[in-house]
This record gives sequence, structure tokens and C-alpha cells, in this order.
Amino acid sequence: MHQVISACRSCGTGGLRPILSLGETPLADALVDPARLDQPEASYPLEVAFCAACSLVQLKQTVSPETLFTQDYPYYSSFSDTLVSHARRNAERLITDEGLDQQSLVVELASNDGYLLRHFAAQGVPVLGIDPAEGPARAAQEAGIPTLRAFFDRELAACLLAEGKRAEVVLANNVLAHVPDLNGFVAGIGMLLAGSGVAVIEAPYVRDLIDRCEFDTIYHEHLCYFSVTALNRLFARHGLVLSRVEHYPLHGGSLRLFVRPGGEPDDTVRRYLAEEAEHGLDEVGYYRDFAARVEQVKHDLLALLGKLKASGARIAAYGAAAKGATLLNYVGIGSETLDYVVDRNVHKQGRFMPGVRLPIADPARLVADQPDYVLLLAWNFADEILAQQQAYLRAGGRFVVPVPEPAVLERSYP
Ligand code: DWN
Ligand code: ZN
Repeated sequence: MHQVISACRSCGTGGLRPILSLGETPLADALVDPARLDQPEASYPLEVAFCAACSLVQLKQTVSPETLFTQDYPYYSSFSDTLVSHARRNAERLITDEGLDQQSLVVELASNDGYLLRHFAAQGVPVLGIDPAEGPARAAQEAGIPTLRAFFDRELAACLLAEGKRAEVVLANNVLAHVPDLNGFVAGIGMLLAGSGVAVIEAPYVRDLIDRCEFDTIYHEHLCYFSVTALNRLFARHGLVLSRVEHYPLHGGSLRLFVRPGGEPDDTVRRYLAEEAEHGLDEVGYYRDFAARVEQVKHDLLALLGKLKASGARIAAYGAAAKGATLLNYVGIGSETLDYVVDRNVHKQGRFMPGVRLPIADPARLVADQPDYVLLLAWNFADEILAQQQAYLRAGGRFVVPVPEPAVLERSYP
């Protein structure tokens, strides 16, 4: 069951301009259990549109968060060392910069398995995680991270305030794009922030998505694709100030946003707003050729894999990622091309990719089975995965990257 919006998720204006349709796809993280292979899967349209009023790029379909993020949500952040070290650096810096100690409180929205809060807790800073996903929330609790299994919204913020909980730091990584009630979520953050507090929010950057043709990061969990222009208007609407913007290569290009209940924006904010205006991110024209470029990647990837198959090669894939599900189902790559997908996340192994239903195995299979090529679906962690897969590469294996342009990676050993 899903809804289709008729007005902007942020400013409420109608007349959204279509940018891209990826057709009907199954839910990207709805991995199929072996026992359910005889049952059909739900699939939903995936259509992206632009709001000319506030320049927010967004999905037209809303699948209920209960369907997406509660039972069986298979994503555990700690299965990526890159992500964990990124989180540790973030925590250590905030402890210093915000002078956090035993008297402080750090609240993380979508805290997953504690991959970030554990670094604050390790230094004696009180923390509270909030996450609706059963498995990851339990893993966090088992790791000693106090975690509320809930969706964050205005009402929950009011409850926490009534308990006297105000946060010096509110963290929200890879969740702002996921919430249907965007304004309620941001208002809740404002309510939770102590007067001198800061919200530190990370989200993929729409400019990287468009410029690097990262269309596979479009799936039903991601309702919004943010520019600094759209974010600045969203926060201002709730009396919050976007005070600083930083960019990180994580997940194909992400923004780290510092949001405060007062004060002035620094030069970084002014610079991003100016650059976005200069490049036209606040006009539909900037997005006009995106669909054609996505179609071209689809065509080129099918041609490359077809050529490899025709040469008799055996091909597997790496990363049972949500972005992998979008790519395989939109491009149309199934068991006629790929033998299986591998992933380090033990909660994904033994299950099947949505739609194309490729089996998911342990990465050790690559060395044991030595396929000729591996399609890198988790391209956003290429450095970590290639370093990890030296034995496979030394034995002659090759990786294929799908975006920004499909290509067989040159052999390189450290
Ligand atoms: O927004 C979201 C992003 C942050 O994470 C979520 N809605 C869903 C998820 O998207 P994804 O599944 O596309 O994310 P990742 O982090 O790109 O997924 C990478 C996959 O690869 C994970 O299943 C873990 C796996 N992996 C692995 O098997 N070996 C990752 C690394 C680094 C590895 O070495
Ligand atoms: Zn809008």
C-alpha cells in the first residue's frame, strides 16, 4: 500500500515537475526469505519530481515507514569499517568542539546498531538512541546503548521534554530523507535541542546524485534528495539556523549539516547557496537531462555485461545493498547474468535480492568460487571492499563498477 503526494513534502506547494521514472520496483531492503520464494512481492512506482517553489527533489510515492523500517530491516551500519571510522571521527570532534561530558546528553535519531553512539558512550557521555528497526535496535541495546524502539516525531520530542530530556547534541544520519512528515521531524529536533545545542545531520547531496548519475540511490526509503537551498528553507521554516555545511565522500557524496536554534550561518553556507544558484540547482533545467543519462548507463551496463557473458565469463556481485536492488531491478540484471551476490552482513546471507531473487552469500565464496568478474553494487565502499578482496584479485578476478560509467576496474594491488 502506498500514497502519491500532490504537493511538496517541504513547502506544500503543488505542481511538482517530473524528473525521472524508474518504473515499478520491489522494496529495496525487502530481502526474500527462502521460505517465501513461492510468494509474489509487492512493487511500487519509483518517480522523482522537483518543487519549483523550494527546489526540493523528492519521490512522489510514500510507502509506509512501518512497512519499510520495522520488522526484518536488514541494514546494520557496523558492517562497514569505513562508516564506523567516519562515525568515530565525528563523535570525537563533537565531544571536543561542544565540550561534552557526563552532564551532557547526545540523542541520535535512527541510531541503528549503535555504530555512532558507542563512541560517545565510550567516553562517558550519556546517550539515547531512537530507532524503529527491531534487529538493529536490539543489537544496540545488547551493546549497552540505551535505545528506544520508536519513530521520532514531534509527539515523541514532547514526551522526552516532559521527562526533562534536552539534548546538547542531536544526531540524524541518513534519516532526514526517509521521513514522510519532514516538517514534524524537523520541528521535533528544534524542540529537543537545548538552547545552546546543535543538531548534526548527514544526508546524501543531490548534486552528487545528479552529476555522478547515482540513480541507484533512488529507492522507496529515500523520499527526499537534498540541496543546501532546499534544506536552508526547511530549517528556517522551523526557526532553526543552518550554521555550517561540510561535504564528505561517504555514500557517493554526503552533506554534514550543523543546525542551531539561533546564531548566524557561516561562509560555508553562503558558498553552497551561491554555487547552487550559479549551477541552477534551484531550477528544473538542471535536472532535465538526468533521465536520459540514467537510460544511457542502463544501456552501457547491459552491453558491457552482455559482452563479458558472451565471452564465457562467470559473473557475481558484491553488496546486497538497497542501491543494488534498485540497480538490478531497474536495469534488468538477474540470474541470466549473475550467479549470486555476496555481502558481509550475516542478516542478509541466505536470503535473496528483492525482485531479481539472486541468492546472497558470504564474501568468502568469491575466493572459493573465483568468478571471472564481480559487479560492485556497493560502489560507495569500493576502497574498503577492494582492499578486503586482494586474494580474489591476485587470483585474477576483476571488479566492474556500474556508476558513474560502467567499467571494468584496472588491476591494482596495494
Ligand atoms: O540510507 C540508507 C543507506 C545509508 O544505507 C539506508 N536507507 C539503506 C542503506 O543503503 P544501502 O543498503 O545501499 O547502503 P550501503 O551502506 O551502501 O550498503 C552496503 C552493503 O554492503 C551492506 O549490506 C554492507 C555490505 N558491505 C559488505 O558486504 N562488505 C559493506 C562493506 C563496506 C564491506 O566491506
Ligand atoms: Zn517545495
